[in-house]
Amino acid sequence: MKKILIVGAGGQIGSELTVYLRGIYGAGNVVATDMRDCTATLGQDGPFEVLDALNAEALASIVSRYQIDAIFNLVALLSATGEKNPQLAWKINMGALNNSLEVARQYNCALFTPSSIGAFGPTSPKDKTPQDTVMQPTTIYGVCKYTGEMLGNYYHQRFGVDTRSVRFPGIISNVTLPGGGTTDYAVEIYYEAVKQGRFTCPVPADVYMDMIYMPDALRACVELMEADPAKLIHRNSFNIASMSFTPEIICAELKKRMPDFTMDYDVDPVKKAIAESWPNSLDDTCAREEWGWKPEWDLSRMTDDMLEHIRRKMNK
Ligand code: AKB
Repeated sequence: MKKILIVGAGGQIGSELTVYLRGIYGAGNVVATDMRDCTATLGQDGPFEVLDALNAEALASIVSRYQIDAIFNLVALLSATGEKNPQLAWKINMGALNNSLEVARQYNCALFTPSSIGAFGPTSPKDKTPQDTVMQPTTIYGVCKYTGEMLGNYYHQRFGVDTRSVRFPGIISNVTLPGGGTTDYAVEIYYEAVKQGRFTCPVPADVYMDMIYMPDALRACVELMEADPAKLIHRNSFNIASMSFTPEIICAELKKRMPDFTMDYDVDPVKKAIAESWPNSLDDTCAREEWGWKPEWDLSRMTDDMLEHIRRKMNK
């Protein structure tokens, strides 16, 4: 049985990936870690350790103690937060990745680190952005993600570390809120729709961005990590796509189910600039061909599911 370590398990992806991986590999085989003490949640049915991912020795000690085979490094300051403090974003995002790569090399672990649509920039082709193309990100988050992709490939070629990654679109989920991302509006809109029937959107009405529903995102992590390495031409990092929409389109989808729902705009200039610098939609042909990626959720099904879960959570 595989022994897995999740670094940054308290965040939006980690809180659900922990449960998902424990369901597949066994609760005792998935060690969740976070800077904050999440024993009450992530420590309920499996091991949890407080870990600062910037502390390389502490990370190595957990990997050695639990005899870890695969690390999922999810630590990151997201795009909008990163612009408030670029030095801190570089320190945290690259520090956690660097430590994960080194520990993976020393202890012969596989390593998954998400990249993002944010690794692309305004000079990348906008529509159906290809797997291999111009990448000149203009945010510190994107610079970290693109550098991380290069480092992942370097550790694979130079040291044989089994590094793998996907470029995540904005992830929409109903368990843990994202924080500090440009795509966060696409989660917040559902909560506000249920809570008060209206939403003020910080992203312009007509800007397309790629999005993915959490169940597809979780499945992508496992399917890529379980893929036959002989079939992988790419590694760091695969475009994956599922749905692409604008604020106007998601608003219309909500109005179909809640005719009284209203949305206005208070555009955040930082989020606007970031959103406009990213692709409208990605071409995920390589992921489909090399490891069989196929999304299962579209905007309509996801909207039904999000509303059902959030209404239940809020007793509405
Ligand atoms: C962000 O908006 O910063 C993230 C991402 C697309 O990587 N959700």
